[in-house]
Amino acid sequence: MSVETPKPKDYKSDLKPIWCPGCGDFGVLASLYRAFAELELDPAKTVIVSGIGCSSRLPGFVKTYGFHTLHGRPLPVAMGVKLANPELTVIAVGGDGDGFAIGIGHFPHAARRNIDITYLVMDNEIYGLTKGQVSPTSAVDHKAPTTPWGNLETPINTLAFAVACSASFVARGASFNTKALTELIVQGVEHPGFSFIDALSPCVVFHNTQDEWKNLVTDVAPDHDVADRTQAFDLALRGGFSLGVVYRERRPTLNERYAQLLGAAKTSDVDAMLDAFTAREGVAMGGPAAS
Ligand SMILES: Cc1ncc(C[n+]2csc(CCOP(=O)(O)OP(=O)(O)O)c2C)c(N)n1
Ligand code: SF4
Repeated sequence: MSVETPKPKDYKSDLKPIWCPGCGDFGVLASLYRAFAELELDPAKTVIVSGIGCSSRLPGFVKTYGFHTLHGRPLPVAMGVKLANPELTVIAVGGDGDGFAIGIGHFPHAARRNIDITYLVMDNEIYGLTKGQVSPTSAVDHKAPTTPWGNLETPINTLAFAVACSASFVARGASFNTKALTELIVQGVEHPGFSFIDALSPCVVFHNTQDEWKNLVTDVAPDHDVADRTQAFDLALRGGFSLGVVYRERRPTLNERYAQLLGAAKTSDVDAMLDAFTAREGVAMGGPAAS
């Protein structure tokens, strides 16, 4: 990359996306290039980690480090990368199936730990790569190869789930509104802590919601208080497709807490602590006293 101010095209890799023409993921990728340029990210210090799915191919199309992991596993890998090297900007990406079916167990822990990574989900409300089966975000009654009579299961409200799990930045964007999505990605990356962005990203082949969603989206109301968790829940539970930041909270990241702990440990007297412990418990070092 040149030393001049980077341009979105500077982040394009030599690999051309193989997504179907019109796939929403193109809009998400374009927004990501623009956000990276706006943030002037150094590709050598940026890592994109994905799971498995059409959307999870994304790291290959960006000229940064990339890690195409296992289905549902971008979050633990991204957390590990960030903890091992806090200097890196780490972005996890994937689909709604990857993140909220097989991978959902990782979300609450990533959120409550508040590790400084950004998680961008390309939400098309189906499994695209495996040809359109329902996912945990598919609407009730949605007809798909696995649900020919309609989906019987209630979808996960991803925004409410994220707020409930203590994610410190929660937002929704859309692939067909790249200007706003770019800004959300910039804000998510700049936010110190776990940022979750649910990006509506229609699959034009197996569940083409492009026109429907374009008509449904609205902006988060200007008087919405992003620091108020109850308001964030209200907004998320109201459903619909409000685009913008739903919740934002500054609290220490796990890296910051570790740094604090290490600082305290440096001046702590471990021998004195052990003496105090053994005196209190009345046990000899090396194991409990035999009864
Ligand atoms: C352990 C495992 N189970 C199932 C699969 C099959 N599989 C691959 S991608 C995928 C779902 C993809 O859907 P999503 O994450 O929403 O991404 P999209 O393709 O829609 O972008 C599934 C079930 C797999 N690769 N690995
Ligand atoms: S199958 Fe759907 S999600 Fe996958 S590349 Fe094609 S349009 Fe995109």
